[in-house]
Amino acid sequence: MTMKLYCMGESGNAYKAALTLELAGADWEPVFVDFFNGEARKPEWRAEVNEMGEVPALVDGDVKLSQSAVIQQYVIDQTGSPLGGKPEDKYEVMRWVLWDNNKMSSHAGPLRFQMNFLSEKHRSDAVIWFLHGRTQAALEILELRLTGRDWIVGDAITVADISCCSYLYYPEPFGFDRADWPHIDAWLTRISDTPGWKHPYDLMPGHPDDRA
Ligand SMILES: N[C@@H](CCC(=O)N[C@@H](CS)C(=O)NCC(=O)O)C(=O)O
Repeated sequence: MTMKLYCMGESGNAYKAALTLELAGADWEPVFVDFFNGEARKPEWRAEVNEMGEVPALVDGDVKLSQSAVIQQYVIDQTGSPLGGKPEDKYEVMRWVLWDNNKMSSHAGPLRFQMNFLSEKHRSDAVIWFLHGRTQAALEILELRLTGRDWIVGDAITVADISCCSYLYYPEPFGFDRADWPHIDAWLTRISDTPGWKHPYDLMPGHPDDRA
């Protein structure tokens, strides 16, 4: 049965799930969520898809999941993909996925949202300042981790890489310039050179220009 990923192109969190599905060779299809018109806030959507009101969500028959890290693990378990890393690296992969969810995406995502997608009247310089500082601190940790290594864990791409890179291919400005981070830059090229890789706007429906 074809797995359905509820997602939209602008979502780095959804990209983690979508790229994992794609690179794992899963049978899946995207289902567009009209997030910016409030679809994920509607009671019907929450009841049918995800009570947390968040994107991404995966529906596979009777199985309904959210949280990108859980979806990634589910995809690995269903497909046997090596994206989970070697068995001895399991906890290290989990450690970096959780770090991304808590320290990297959780700041880079809202920062990009504030700077690009939120209406000007709702933007806050103080919030942007705070999120920018937290994002830069996370980027420093990532740059250090990637110094002298090709992948975040082990010797091949894993869901740790997919999670941590999820906001870093987007063109909208949020204080990240690849040229400032040579090890992150080389790693992003390594990931995008992986057979089957696609840019978030090519993998999932929905693009900021469609809403202009
Ligand atoms: N930890 C979650 C974060 C998901 C998330 O925050 N998604 C955003 C879209 S990129 C969202 O749905 N935000 C709605 C909200 O926070 O109410 C995951 O990794 O799936």
